[in-house]
Amino acid sequence: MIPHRRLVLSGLTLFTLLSTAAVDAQSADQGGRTRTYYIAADEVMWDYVPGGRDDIAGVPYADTAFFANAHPRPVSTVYKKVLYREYTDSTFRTLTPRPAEWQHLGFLGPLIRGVVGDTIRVVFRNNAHRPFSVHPHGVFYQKSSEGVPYNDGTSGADKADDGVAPGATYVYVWPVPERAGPGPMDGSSVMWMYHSHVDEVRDINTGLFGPIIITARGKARPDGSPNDVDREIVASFMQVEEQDSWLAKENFLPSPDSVFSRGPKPNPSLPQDAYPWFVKFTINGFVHGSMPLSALTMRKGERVRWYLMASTNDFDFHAPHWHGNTVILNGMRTDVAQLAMMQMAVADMVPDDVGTWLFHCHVSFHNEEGMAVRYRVMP
Ligand SMILES: [Cu+2]
Repeated sequence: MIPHRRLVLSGLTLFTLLSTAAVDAQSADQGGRTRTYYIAADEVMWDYVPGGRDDIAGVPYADTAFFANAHPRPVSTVYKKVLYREYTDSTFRTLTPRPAEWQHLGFLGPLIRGVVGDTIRVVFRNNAHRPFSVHPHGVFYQKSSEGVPYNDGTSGADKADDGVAPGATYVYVWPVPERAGPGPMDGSSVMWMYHSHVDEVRDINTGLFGPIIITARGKARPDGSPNDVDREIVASFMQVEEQDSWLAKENFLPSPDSVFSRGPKPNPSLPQDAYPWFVKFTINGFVHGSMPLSALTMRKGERVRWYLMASTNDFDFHAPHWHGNTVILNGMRTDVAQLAMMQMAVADMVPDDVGTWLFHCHVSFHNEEGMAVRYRVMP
């Protein structure tokens, strides 16, 4: 068994090297650089309310049930998840420290950056217990770097990316052509996302989701960030359906299948109206203001770019709303954005109103269930 498995892995490695060489040549043609990220799928515990406080209300956290007749029960805020985490190199021994300005990413995967003309390489190690992948939006991929299994007429090496086995490593290669960068109505950078797509709904609800930012050619600093922006913030509005996580049973949920339409019905002894307690209405994995205020602090007059995205579940419609300040979104002034499932949006703010402000979903029951954080504007 083991020698056979090694043979398969070495075949994949050879294929990956060849494929990478081909795309690197393409990258050189476009004049960009290759940016390599070492990202693992790791099983970790995540606390939706670190610190145990509802910092919107300013009181100790206590669960509230949405449906009036919900059976009252204590609600855990800690769940085992599989998250994308960045490492310093291919040994996957040392986590790359997340800088202070990106602490707000919470349970999202590491930020992947590129500039038009670059090539992004993701060296993906699956440290979890079932196959996962990395599927990107927006950037260019050949069939060997799509990260999705379906009946697409491919075979052999073109299937190796579809799901990476536990313990295995695979290299995804994504060139960044013009059509992955800003369009005529965009600013200097655009947002995309990446996620596991072996089983899209269950993989994402398990936690495998992260941001990609692509900057226009000629408008980037050496690190890839847009040179006309002082502060970048990613906010992912996600209705995490923990009952659809692959780890639902390990998290003591009644059924790994949806209480709605998919699969067998949950434990009949569980009242249907207990629904909210295993659905987390989060921004980047934080609920009820549990994102540290220090993670979303900016200065008056800074050019702040907000990258917004939503998750994949049936009701993942969101209406991000900023108190205190306004943004430019799609060329228009507003203080409420709109996100459908997996939609991405970029909003630019130059805050002029000093203070601590609410940033929340304006779908009222999402807000009540904790889809809210605070941001702070310093003088
Ligand atoms: Cu919402």
